[in-house]
Amino acid sequence: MTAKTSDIAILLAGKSHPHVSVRVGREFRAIEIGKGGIAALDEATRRAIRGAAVMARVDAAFVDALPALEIVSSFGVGYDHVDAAYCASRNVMVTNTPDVLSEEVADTAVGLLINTVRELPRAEKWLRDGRWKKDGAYPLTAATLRGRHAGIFGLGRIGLAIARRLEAMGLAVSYHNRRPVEGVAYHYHASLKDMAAAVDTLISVVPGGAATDRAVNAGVLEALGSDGVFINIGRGSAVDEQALIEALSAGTIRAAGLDVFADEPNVPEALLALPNACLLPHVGSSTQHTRRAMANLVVDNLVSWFDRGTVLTPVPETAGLKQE
Ligand code: A2R
Repeated sequence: MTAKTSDIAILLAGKSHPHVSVRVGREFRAIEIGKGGIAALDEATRRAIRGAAVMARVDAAFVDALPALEIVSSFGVGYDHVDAAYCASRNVMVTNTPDVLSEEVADTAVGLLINTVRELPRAEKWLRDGRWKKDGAYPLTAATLRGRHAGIFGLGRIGLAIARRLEAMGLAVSYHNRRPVEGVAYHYHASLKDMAAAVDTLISVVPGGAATDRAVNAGVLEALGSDGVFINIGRGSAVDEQALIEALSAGTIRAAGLDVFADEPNVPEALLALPNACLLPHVGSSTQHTRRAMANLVVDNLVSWFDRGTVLTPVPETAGLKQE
C-alpha cells in the first residue's frame, strides 16, 4: 500500500467478488455502500470518492452523486448496467473485465450446446430416477451435433473462442456481426435472419443494450427452422423470450440452451415447463479460477489509473479519456 493510493477513497458497490473488497481494502480507502445506497453516505464521504468498483447499476444519478469520481471499474465483460456514454460525457473512465473469462465462457457454451442437443441432463435424471433399471436405455436423441452448421451471433472475443472449439468438433461455422472480422475465414452474413436461415444452430454471444434488444425474434427463430437449436450465452435481452417460448412450444425450433435470461433470476414458468429447454443459472464464467482473475482485473484497473493515469481494459466509449 503506497501512501498515495491508501488515501484514495474507492466505493464498493454491488456484490462482485470478495477478492475485490480485500484488495481494494488493502490498496485504497474502501467505502462500503450500505443498504441505503449512495444517498445514505454523508456528503464529505461522497465528495471524497474518486473511484468505484461495481457490479451494480451506474446511471447518471450515481455519477452525479459523486463529484470527484474519475473511474468506474466494472466486474464482468458485459457492462450494460453502466451508462458508459454518460460516464464519458462526465470524463469518467469505465473499465470492464474482458479476455480473462473468454475461454471459460466458451467452455460453458459448448457444454450447454452438447447438453441441449444430446439431452445429457435429462439422461442423467433418467439414471438417477431409476428408470435405466426399470425401463431400459435412455431413448436415442433425435438431434445430433454431427453435420450441424453453427451461426455465431457476435464473433468477438468469446464468439471466436466458441468458433475455434466448434471447428475442432467438426461443425461448420458462420457468423453475423455488424461488420466482418478481418483475418477470419468463417462465412460472414450481413443479416442475422439470413444467417439463421443458412444454419441450424444459432449461438448468441452479443452484448446487451439497445442495439441487440430482442434481436433474436420470431422471424429469426422461424428462419432457424424445425431442426434449429438456439443457444444463448451472451445476454437475455438479445432474445424475445416470449417468441422463444412460443417457438419451442410449437416446434418452430427443436430446442434451446440458455445461460442468460431477460429478468434474472426470474425465469418464466413457461420456460421451466418446456422439456426442450436446457436452462442454466448464468454460470458462464462461474469458476473460482476465472472469477478471481476478473476480480484482480477490476482492482488492477484502479491501481493502474491512480498510479499511471491509464487503465488496462477501458470500454470503447471511454477508451480515449485520460486522467486530468
Ligand atoms: O458488430 P460488431 O462488429 O461490433 O461485433 C460485435 C458483435 N455485436 C453485434 N453484432 C451484431 N449486431 C449488433 N448490434 C452487435 N453488437 C455487438 O458482438 C462483436 O463481435 C461481438 C461482441 O464481442 P466483444 O465485444 O469482443 O465481447 P465479448 O468479450 O466476446 O463478450 C460478449 C458478451 C458480453 O458483452 C456479455 O454480454 C457476455 O458476452 O458475457
